[in-house]
This record gives sequence, C-alpha cells and structure tokens, in this order.
Amino acid sequence: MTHCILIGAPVDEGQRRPGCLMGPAAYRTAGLAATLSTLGHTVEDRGDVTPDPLGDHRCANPAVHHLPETIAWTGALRQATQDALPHGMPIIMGGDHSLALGTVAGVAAHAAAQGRAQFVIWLDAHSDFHTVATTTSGNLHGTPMAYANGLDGFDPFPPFPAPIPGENICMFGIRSVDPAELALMQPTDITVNDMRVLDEQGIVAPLRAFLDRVRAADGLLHVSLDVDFLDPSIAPAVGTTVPGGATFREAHLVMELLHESGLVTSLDLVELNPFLDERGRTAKLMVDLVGSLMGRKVFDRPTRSYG
Ligand code: 5AB
Ligand code: MN
Ligand code: MN
Ligand code: MN
Repeated sequence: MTHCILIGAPVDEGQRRPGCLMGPAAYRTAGLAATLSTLGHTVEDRGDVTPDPLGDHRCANPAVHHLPETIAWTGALRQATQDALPHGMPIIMGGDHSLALGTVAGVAAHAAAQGRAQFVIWLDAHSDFHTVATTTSGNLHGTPMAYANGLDGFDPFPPFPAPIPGENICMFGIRSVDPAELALMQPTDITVNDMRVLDEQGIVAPLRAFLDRVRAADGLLHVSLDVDFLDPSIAPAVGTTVPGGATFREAHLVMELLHESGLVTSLDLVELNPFLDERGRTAKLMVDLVGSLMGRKVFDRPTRSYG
C-alpha cells in the first residue's frame, strides 16, 4: 500500500499549444484518485500548485518564451515535490513537460538530503536535452533532462540542486532528437533506448537491466511519462505527436514491470492536452497506465525476477 499524493501542475507556458493547463482537471475527471484507492492505496489530492511570484528574468536566446513564468513554476514545483516525498509518492498531474524542471529538482534535492542516489526513467518521444541557450523552438518543455543532468546554459534558472549523473538516467521511446541535443547527449553516460532498441530487443530486457542498477544502488526512482511516448494512434491528446511510438501493450508492460520492481518513488504525468483529446480516451489511457504502475493486473502470478 502506498500513500499517493496528487499534485496538480497546470503548466502551459513551456510550449505553444494552449490546453495542457487542463491536464490536472482531466486526470481528476478520468478518475485517477478512485483508480488508486480501488487498488488499496491511500490518496491525498493537494490541489493545484500556484507558481512563485514572477521575477524579471531574461536570457540571451531570443527564441525562448515565458522564461519568468517557467522559473516561477520551477521554484514552486520543486518545493511541492520535495515537501511531498517524506509523506508518500508524489504523482504530478501536468501540465507540459517544463514542469519537470521543478519536479526533478525536488526529487534530487530530497535524495541528496537522504544520502540516496536519484535515478530517472524518461518515457518520451523526445530526449528533452536542450538548454535555454540551444533551444531553437524556444519551448522550454524540451529542456528538463539537460537541467537535471547539470548542464551549463540554464541561466537565469537556479542551479540544479544535486545534478543527476548520466548513468542514473534511462530514456525509452526516443524517436525525435534535435542536432544540438544529440551533440550535448553524446558525451554523457545516459542510456538512450530509442525505438530502434525497443524494436530489436523489446522493452523488457533494457528496462530490467536499468532497474537492477537502481536496486543495487538502493536508489530512489523518478518516472517521467510524456504522453508522446505512446503512439499517436492510441494517445492523440498531445501537441507534439511523433509516429512510431510505444504500443498499448508495450506501455502497460513497462508499468507492470515498474510495479513489480517496487522501486518507483515519484511520477510525472506530462503533456496531456485535453483540448486535443477524443472523448477523453488519452486521459483514460494515462489513468489506466498509472493503474498498472500501481499494481493492477489481470492475473496474480508469482513475479519472475523481482519480489
Ligand atoms: B516534449 C523539440 N525538440 O525542442 C523542441 O514534448 C521538441 O516535452 C521538444 O518531449 C518536445 O522544440 C518536448 C523539437
Ligand atoms: Mn517530454
Ligand atoms: Mn515528448
Ligand atoms: Mn510534447
């Protein structure tokens, strides 16, 4: 049984298609709390986070938009996530992926205070490895992984509290990486399981290999689930669709293995744009995936490698 702490993060400023701000309401409407309590968990909904007051922040890259707003969200979400962690498992209901600038900073600060290693699983079509200096779209939802890895180029953001080493970061579903992101990622030890890897090896072996490392290090594990990890045919409610994503079963299997591991300590649900949805199907799928992550299964069977 887990104490699940729902945190609404109606962040819309990290990209240009209005609608992600409706994400928290869509997750509540789709029954996220009831799904969790049916599985035997306790649920506390802390409501929606209010961003910090706006500062007068500027940067040298003219493409970047909504910089003060994003810094204001980053501060408030870092605090909300860090405050929740000693009490249970924060589930951040986004909001676009720029919210992870704050949530991952919060989990990293918490892990450092505990003397534990922080690990991250990034489920996304994109690597989100731009810096404020390199982004050409100016959309800051494309930057949180580089921030978490401690890269330069994030002025005037506060320094990332305890940068997460590349070997503690594992990406799945990647199929769209910009040249500047690739150049920044190449020298790192980040494990990039792009769709080619999943096609050739399946999702089970690479995921188990990473989970074994988390367990060996007694680490904390943050999962960041971007809707565009999923194939657009099953998850249309996202502004940045990329063909060739994870299937329904691949996505559930990831969640089931994560549940079996017992290692996940925090979760972001990001990039859902309910304005682009079809009768709530993407919101419902995301809630069902959380159900699998939190223990829903068709049959009870002895777990194979973990347990
Ligand atoms: B998402 C792109 N690399 O920088 C950019 O959806 C896309 O949070 C970023 O993964 C996508 O604008 C950000 C082209
Ligand atoms: Mn993303
Ligand atoms: Mn993405
Ligand atoms: Mn997106």
